[in-house]
Amino acid sequence: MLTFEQRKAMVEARHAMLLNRQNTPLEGNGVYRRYANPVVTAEMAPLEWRYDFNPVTNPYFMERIGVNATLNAGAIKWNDRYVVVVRVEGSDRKSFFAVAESFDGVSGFRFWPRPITMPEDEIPGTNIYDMRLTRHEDGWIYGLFCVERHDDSQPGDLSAATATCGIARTKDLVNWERLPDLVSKSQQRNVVLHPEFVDGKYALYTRPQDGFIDTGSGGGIGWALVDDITRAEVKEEIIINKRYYHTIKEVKNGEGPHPIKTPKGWLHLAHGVRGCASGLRYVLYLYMTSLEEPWKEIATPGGYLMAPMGEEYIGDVMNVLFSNGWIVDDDGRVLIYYASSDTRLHVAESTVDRLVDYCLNTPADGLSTGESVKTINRLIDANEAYLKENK
Ligand code: BGC
Ligand code: BMA
Repeated sequence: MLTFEQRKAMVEARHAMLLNRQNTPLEGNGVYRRYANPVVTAEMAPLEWRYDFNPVTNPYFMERIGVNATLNAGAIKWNDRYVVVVRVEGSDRKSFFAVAESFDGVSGFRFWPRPITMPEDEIPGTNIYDMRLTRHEDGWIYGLFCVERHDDSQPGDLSAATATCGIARTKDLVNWERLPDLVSKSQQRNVVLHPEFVDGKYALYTRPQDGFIDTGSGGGIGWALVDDITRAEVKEEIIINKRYYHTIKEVKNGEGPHPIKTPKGWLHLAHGVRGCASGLRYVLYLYMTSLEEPWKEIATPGGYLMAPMGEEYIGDVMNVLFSNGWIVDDDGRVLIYYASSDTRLHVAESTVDRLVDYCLNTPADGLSTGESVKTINRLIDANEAYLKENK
């Protein structure tokens, strides 16, 4: 067996190798490209968070605190760095937020020295996860996230839980001011703050649900205006992006990060969920809404933008891609941070122009096989006509 010094040297070398690994793009379908390696994995968590470095108290240099996964990260450009606020999940199943940053956005992510200490709301949460970051025009950076607590109205059921939207704001991503949790008639997960005021109010993308898992009969991505973010309450809510039978979002859907403002409309990234024999399948999709009326859809490309591939299928919660963070560069490059199977964080790269072109020119879902075949035939007809003319 290795000595303390030997193990320490081995663990440190492997950690440094992972942190310094360069990433290379993989050309895909032309809409976006994946990168060869995940950008943040559990093994990249700082060793000081996991190991006791004192040979007296840890003579075998064993890991004391396990990190299970690094997933669903909020993202923001911060002092010219690409910054992700990662959902880090310990081996005890509790997740917390931690900031990691990179120079190029695709490799070399390093965690800041400590995880975020998030102040509690009046009723402390049991678990928090999936932060959406919004640099709002009011000058604050907001983090909206899911707060989970046991549902004490069902004392006999240890799995009974409630999902609520937690709200916090910061100027430096280190010190957070916690505001009261969102008040809403229903449970809420996947709540996102729109970056601009709308009619002088804060605007939220919501996801009302009947129960902790079930979105119930209604559901879909909602929209609500809030007068005061320091006492946020959903009074009226409309559904702006619905679910349909036999689509990628039959069971549920939810807004990803806040939408990107483009000359042609707000560009939205969301996740859609359907059920199958192996459980729930989570994929990512795009849609666009009007610049003037962000609650009105103007483009709904059919099908998914991204679905799990290869090793992305494998992990704690199989068959899941989830994204709650993306970053746009001044030149229009878009980095989509997405997690696979609730286990690791990846990046995919595209541009605003490409994603908008995708939204405006991908046929909408016709909601039946007959319509899908017609759509394909229209493309074949157009190609035949084009090739005939351009022989
Ligand atoms: C998990 C989430 C999950 C949710 C609904 C929570 O307990 O932490 O990752 O999305 O349950 O399944
Ligand atoms: C959810 C999300 C995510 C998670 C997904 C799959 O409902 O809120 O946290 O990635 O389930 O487990």
